[in-house]
Amino acid sequence: MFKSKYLKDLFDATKKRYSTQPEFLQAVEEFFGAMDPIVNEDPNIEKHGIMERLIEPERIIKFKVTWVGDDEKVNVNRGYRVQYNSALGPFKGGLRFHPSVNESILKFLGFEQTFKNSLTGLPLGGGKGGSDFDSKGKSDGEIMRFCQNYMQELYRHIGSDTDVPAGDIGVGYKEIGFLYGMYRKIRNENTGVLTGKGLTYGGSLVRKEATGYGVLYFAQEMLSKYRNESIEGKQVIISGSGKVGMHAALKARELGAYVVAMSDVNGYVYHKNGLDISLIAKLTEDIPEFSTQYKDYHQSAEYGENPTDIWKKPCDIALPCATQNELFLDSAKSLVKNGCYLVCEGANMPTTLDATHYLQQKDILFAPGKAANAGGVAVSGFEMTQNAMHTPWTYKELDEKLKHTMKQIFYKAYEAAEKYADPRNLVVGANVAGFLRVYEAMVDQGVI
Ligand code: NDP
Ligand code: 2IT
Repeated sequence: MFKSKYLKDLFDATKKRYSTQPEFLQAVEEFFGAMDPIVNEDPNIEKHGIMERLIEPERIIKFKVTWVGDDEKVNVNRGYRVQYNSALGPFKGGLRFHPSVNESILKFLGFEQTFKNSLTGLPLGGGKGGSDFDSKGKSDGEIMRFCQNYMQELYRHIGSDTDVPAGDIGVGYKEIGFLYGMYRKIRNENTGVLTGKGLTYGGSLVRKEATGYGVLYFAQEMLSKYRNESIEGKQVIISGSGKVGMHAALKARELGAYVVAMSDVNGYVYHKNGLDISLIAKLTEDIPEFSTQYKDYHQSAEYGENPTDIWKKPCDIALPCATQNELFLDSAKSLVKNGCYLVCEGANMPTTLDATHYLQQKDILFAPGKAANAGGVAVSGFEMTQNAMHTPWTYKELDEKLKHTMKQIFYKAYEAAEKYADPRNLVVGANVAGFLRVYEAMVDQGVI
């Protein structure tokens, strides 16, 4: 599997040690696959135990969250924060509230975040956290009480120079507000410890749009460099209709592309002439679900109840923006058969490893999430800077910074791909470019 014996032995040992953590192992396997070309030519990587040190989080915090429901019943959830790697700066990464959350998922996310944050060029370490709390069907009061109780433990582990959480699946403005309010009350300080805050209390313009817009800016760079084309007139499929998927759709439309299909957990909607994005934005204002209602407004649209069937539809560009492992080998085969030539990951690890390998074999342009979706955390980094300066930047300034960052990330990945694999292999390129900065910082700071 890996040419390097060091990586092979370490991966085998990791597989044994963490046999119950499939998502974490998948992320490590992708990363090690990309490290193969450099590990053999630099014996210091093994000598310094860099890979062993990288795959172990610096700290995992796990705690109980108790909260009272509207029915006065006491509920218990599990809360986590995985502080992965702080070689480059304070731990930084989102909080995910979803019933599927467990240690494996948060470790894979924190691991990937370390290299993603490195690619942004900002002084940010990697982390991730969350809870198996399910906000679906909960009242605002219940969500508030859950967030407050979650923060009553988390506050002792975070800080604006220690660990700066943000949103992810199930965590948006509302949850960040409740979390921030409780942190401020307990600590009696206003140092902007979370990002993705509301604009009235230290949030940054462009943060809510940043991940989705960034995916489109990255896809534009790919189209321009590899095909000398623009995105105008292209047919785009986007899975998910949450914060990332919806803003990807809005930017795609603004750039003149046709978003022909979108999905949520209940299914997908397809229309070959392009979907009514304004309607979907309106329908998903409160919860990211629209697919079952869309046909009430546009009878000629096609609705399918299996969200993964979205990949069976023809398109030029596919943007998986929902969750991990949502684009399988079969889906990749359908995409290729129907003429898709570019896949750019908005979600974290949405494409399974075999599907990724298949797309690469078929010479499909493929961008891994740790590069393509880094716009969100980049603008989070800008939010931290604005908080520290006590001065907000304008929308235009931030959008320009986001564009510039995505372009730089593309070229870092492209140049590393050219050097260590081939120029189209952005999986190798993004992982290597992200890794090299963390590696140097770790060596410079000694064995700690
Ligand atoms: P949201 O909660 O806003 O939206 C997520 C979307 O995906 C919803 O449509 C949701 O449907 C669907 N979804 C969630 N879990 C599953 C599941 N297990 N199976 C099928 N569908 C699912 O999340 P975001 O848009 O913030 O995040 C989407 C992806 O982007 C995630 O992988 C996240 O890690 C990644 N990401 C997010 C960033 C951000 O800034 N928010 C930054 C970089 C990456 P439903 O709610 O009905 O379950
Ligand atoms: O996966 C991610 O990059 C995020 N959820 C955003 C992290 C952040 O700190 O803004």
